[in-house]
Amino acid sequence: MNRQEWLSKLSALKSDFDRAVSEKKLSQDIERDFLSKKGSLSLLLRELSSFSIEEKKELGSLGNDFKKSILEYLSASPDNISKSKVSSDLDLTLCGYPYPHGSVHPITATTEKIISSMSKLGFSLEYGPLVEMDYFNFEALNFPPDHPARDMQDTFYLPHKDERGSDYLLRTHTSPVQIRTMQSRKPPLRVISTGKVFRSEAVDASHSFVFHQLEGFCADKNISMSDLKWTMESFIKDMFGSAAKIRFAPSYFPFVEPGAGVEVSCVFCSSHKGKCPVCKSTGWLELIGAGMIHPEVFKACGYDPMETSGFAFGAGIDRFAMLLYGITDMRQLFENDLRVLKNL
Ligand code: FA5
Repeated sequence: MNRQEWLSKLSALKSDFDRAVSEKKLSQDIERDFLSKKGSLSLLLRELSSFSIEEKKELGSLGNDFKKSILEYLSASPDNISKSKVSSDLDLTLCGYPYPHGSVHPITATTEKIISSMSKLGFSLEYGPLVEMDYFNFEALNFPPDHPARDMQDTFYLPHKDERGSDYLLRTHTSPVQIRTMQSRKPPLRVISTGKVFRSEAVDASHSFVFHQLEGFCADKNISMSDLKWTMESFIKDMFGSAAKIRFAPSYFPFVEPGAGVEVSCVFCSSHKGKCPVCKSTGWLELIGAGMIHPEVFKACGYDPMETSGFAFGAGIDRFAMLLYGITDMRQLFENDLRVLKNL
């Protein structure tokens, strides 16, 4: 190769480099193509060994100037800049591979288990609003204004009234879904509803100011307490296993007559040898409020109580979740502590 050929090769390499830049080639590719051991500029500079000293000086300085301009470009090239930015954004607190898998929250899992269990008994699912009217939450459920039973369910009120002058409030239970469903549909009805409810309550191991309820009711002809009892027994055995037993104790809710607390035999006693902290060694847990739908409730929904009869029940889903997952403090369900959630 003579001097002229070497110069025209250098000028060809400069054009190649300009093209690589305009095509936004990655800097690591440019570095490999021009400057690596077998890169085109390195090979061209090696050719200088057969040239005279004067030519080596002249052509070597031209070749080195070109090498310098490539290096300057590489150190300031956009993908170099983004590389350094990425490394400074590196978040060492992120989980390593394999990534941990999330799981369904125990409240959601319990709700799904409840819905599946009740749907096997022929109950369909309805939802109601969380911001409810006093009329649906209390009045139509036979809690007239100033009824003392309202004190059992104090709640949070909104500074708005509906067109009837009835207050808006955060619903205290899922029972308003009974009224909404019966006012819009005709019997026979077998309906459940699940969702959040709110009460102005002090928080402790078994109480929260936001919790979740299951509501269920049946409205038809000739429904009796034995239908309620059979439904409760089938439901509880499906949830907690066939060894679970139930018993009814007298209770009061203005929207049922008679009213009952459904108690379930404690499934934890056997593992605590006579000193069960869950049922306090009574052997029974009150899990569900229930009863026969009050005639005044049927009247508020436009049904004739002489023709239609029915039962209703309501349960705390959070307390079901505590029993199913062996959780002794309800607050653990809302603290999002991964150590708790992972062990469920
Ligand atoms: C009611 O809310 C009635 N609506 C249930 C009902 C429906 C009775 C239909 C009859 C017919 P009670 O206030 O007892 O009832 O609440 C029902 C369940 O919600 C309780 O058994 C309990 O499991 C749960 N619960 C009540 N208060 C709280 C609270 N502060 N925190 C967590 N769970 C609660």
